[in-house]
Amino acid sequence: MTRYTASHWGLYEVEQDKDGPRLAPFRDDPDPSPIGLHQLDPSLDRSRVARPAVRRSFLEGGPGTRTDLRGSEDFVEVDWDTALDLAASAIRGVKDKHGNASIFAGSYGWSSAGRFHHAQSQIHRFYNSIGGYVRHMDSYSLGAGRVLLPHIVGTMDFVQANHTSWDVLEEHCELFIAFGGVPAKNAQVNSGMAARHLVPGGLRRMAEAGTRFVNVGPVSDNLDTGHAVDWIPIRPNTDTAMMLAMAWVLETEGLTDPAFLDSHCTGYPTFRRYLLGEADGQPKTPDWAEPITGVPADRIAALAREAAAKRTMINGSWSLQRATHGEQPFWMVITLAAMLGQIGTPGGGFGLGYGPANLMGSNNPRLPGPTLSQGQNAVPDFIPVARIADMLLNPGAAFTYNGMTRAYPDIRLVHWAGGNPYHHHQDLNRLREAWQKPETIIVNEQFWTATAKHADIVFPATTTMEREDIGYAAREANMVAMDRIRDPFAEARDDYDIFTALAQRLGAEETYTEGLTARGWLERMYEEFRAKVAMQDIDVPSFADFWDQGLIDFTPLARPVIMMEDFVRDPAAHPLTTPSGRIEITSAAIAGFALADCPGHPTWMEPREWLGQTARESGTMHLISDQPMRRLHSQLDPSPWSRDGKVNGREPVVMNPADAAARGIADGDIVEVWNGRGRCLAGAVLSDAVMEGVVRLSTGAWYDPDPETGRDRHGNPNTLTLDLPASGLSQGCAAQTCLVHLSGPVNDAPAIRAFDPPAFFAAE
Ligand SMILES: Nc1nc2c(c(=O)[nH]1)N[C@H]1C(S)=C(S)[C@@H](COP(=O)(O)OP(=O)(O)OC[C@H]3O[C@@H](n4cnc5c(=O)[nH]c(N)nc54)[C@H](O)[C@@H]3O)O[C@H]1N2
Ligand SMILES: Nc1nc2c(c(=O)[nH]1)N[C@H]1C(S)=C(S)[C@@H](COP(=O)(O)OP(=O)(O)OC[C@H]3O[C@@H](n4cnc5c(=O)[nH]c(N)nc54)[C@H](O)[C@@H]3O)O[C@H]1N2
Ligand SMILES: [Mo]
Repeated sequence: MTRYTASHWGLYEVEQDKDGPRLAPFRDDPDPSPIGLHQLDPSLDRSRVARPAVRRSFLEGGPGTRTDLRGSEDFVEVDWDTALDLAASAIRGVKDKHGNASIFAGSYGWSSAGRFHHAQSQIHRFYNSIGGYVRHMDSYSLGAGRVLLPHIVGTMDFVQANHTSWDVLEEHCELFIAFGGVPAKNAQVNSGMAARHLVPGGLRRMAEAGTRFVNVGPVSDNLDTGHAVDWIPIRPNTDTAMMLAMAWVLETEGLTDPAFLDSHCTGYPTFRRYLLGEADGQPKTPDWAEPITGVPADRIAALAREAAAKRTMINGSWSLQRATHGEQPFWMVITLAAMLGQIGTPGGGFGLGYGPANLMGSNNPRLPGPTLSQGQNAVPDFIPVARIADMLLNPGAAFTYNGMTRAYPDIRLVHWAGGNPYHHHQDLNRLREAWQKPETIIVNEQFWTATAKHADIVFPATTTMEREDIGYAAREANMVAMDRIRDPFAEARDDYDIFTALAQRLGAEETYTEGLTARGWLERMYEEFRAKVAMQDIDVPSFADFWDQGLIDFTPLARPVIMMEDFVRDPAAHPLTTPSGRIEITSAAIAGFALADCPGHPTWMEPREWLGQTARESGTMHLISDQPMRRLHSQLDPSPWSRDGKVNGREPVVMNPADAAARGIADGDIVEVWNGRGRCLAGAVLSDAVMEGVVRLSTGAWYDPDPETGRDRHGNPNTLTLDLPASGLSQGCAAQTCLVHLSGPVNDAPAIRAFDPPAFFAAE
């Protein structure tokens, strides 16, 4: 009987050899990812949290003691009961004195795969069982997109799961225009599990069938079809201007589909006045866009004409909206596709986006997977997820969100499980300052991440390898019974057990556990799923049989997908969920919010930091902090696979040879990347795949601030990024809007300490 386990990067078969268990790629996966194969590597143990640990002055003085020492002080290892009692008493103290609205357990992050031991679900369920917590809205992934899209076409989840499938694209798509590529490196991943990796094969078959690919973006190595791809380098954050100029060509040369704009869209005439310059005196011509984008006017015009002449798919990567005014490029992708009138046709329309995960383009069924109920949250307060530092620094201050004005809560206690804010948040020096405000910070972690090192109480959590679970994600080919592969490391416990022990102390054990063991929950969640799919006439085995056989294969249920096909065929019978039921090229709702940084239709506005400013002359470069090739965010950075990608032990910073030469930097040098917000070291890699004026430093190198200088020794780009919202509409993360300087080589670079545990104080 084959045993299986799964992660966000793959489904694995567990092999037993003389040294113990080993992970092998799933036999039916055509393009397995190497990332997760190293999860059992013994070298990871060095960075694991072995025992509960408490920051020394917190242990001595209680909540609120010397919070300025978070991140630099030593810890004391304690037994489980001591740590649990301390945490329960801190939670009870805040509840009684300030109420649950002073507890932040939004706890954003990817956690691990598995439907039950999903740390986010567990922590939310726990806090709901004791009266609620301040939550977060949206994600770092799609802050601007998630708020914008329901106004324009429908929810992001609807769009994401309805992407036209690769089989249809292969047959019908003639021209594929990608803003920001279709990075196969990103499609290694799917939130929940990637059973069979579909993106590399999908792209390859399209190219073989004759689809022409055009990649618009600051880098060229993010669209691999195995065949030639036309690359149009563009200044970061200026895609909206290029798309507007393409739209101007379509409109002024009679290449739009007026019938579609009339029957399926609202607000085109208002947008058209802006496009033609009737509203603001500036026609959005290719000549106007050239000095903004750096793309020659004739190339913009030619691409617009080609798009009108062919069956064209326009794709936007999620990175486009992780920027100031990040709503605009997404809105423009949809507007351009609407003007071409190809939405709902096989092979034409838009994608948002192909590439960021394995899900988009899959033709496997979209089933309601097994879910753990999180209960009811009695606290109404929330923050847009990327406003964490603002919230901690400005209790009571007002913020806008999707047309509302709300106030930041006054947070006394923060509890994180399954996320790494010292990975994901922008401007880490600002976060460190904000992080001193709460009285108590509790973190459940598997590893001594920077977030764990900045906590007061750290609970060691098990990994996926150390527990049973059910693996599934929408539009994946398989559901999998995940086996327990090894014993828990040292004293690590499941998050479920940690929260059960806290719930016991706070009188909520029955509400939290409902009297079930972890295995009992798996069975209940699975049988609920089985009953739900039975209503769609889909038959799956009983829990016992599923657990025995290990896998369910959904590929016999695969069907070609054409996005918004029903709506396009009959908009009256299948309206969209937007206010008008149509595609909103101008949104009355958004216009009504009267926001200067997000008007009622797609609009070009200068980014806060970009190469069109002073830039090139003063040697400033635009920093792209994209998703890393060799890991998921910060996860498994200490693994051999991730460390093999480092340069002199530092995260690679990739730059054009001309920019390197101008600064006297050679391949392999350790360099310093800096701006007014922070500085970090990184290892130089020279490549023509990055346009001049741009550097790429992928996310996820474990934050490693030098205690003397505050400089990060390892190469975490969030030491440099801007902690400002995309706009007052979404308050989304704007990590891709960031200018930096680069200098080097640095000859006396200190050793990195990121993967070491903190210092421990021994009481005797
Ligand atoms: N500059 C810049 N910053 C970015 C981005 C960018 O493009 N540029 N991208 C953003 C995006 S899109 C995202 S989604 C975020 C990602 O940010 P995160 O999701 O916070 O990053 P991860 O490294 O995945 O953090 C997950 C953490 O959970 C821990 N963990 C895993 N499983 C478990 C478990 O079972 N129990 C417990 N207790 N802990 C567990 C892991 O050890 C890890 O530390 O980063 C954002 N940050
Ligand atoms: N291996 C791996 N895969 C991942 C993740 C990971 O950590 N590791 N994270 C997952 C998560 S949580 C998410 S949200 C998705 C994110 O998916 P995306 O947001 O699509 O990913 P990025 O890698 O940030 O950016 C994609 C490409 O956009 C380009 N780009 C950046 N700025 C601009 C711009 O202004 N204009 C244009 N035209 N292009 C630009 C970058 O060069 C990059 O190659 O990826 C997922 N996949
Ligand atoms: Mo993300």
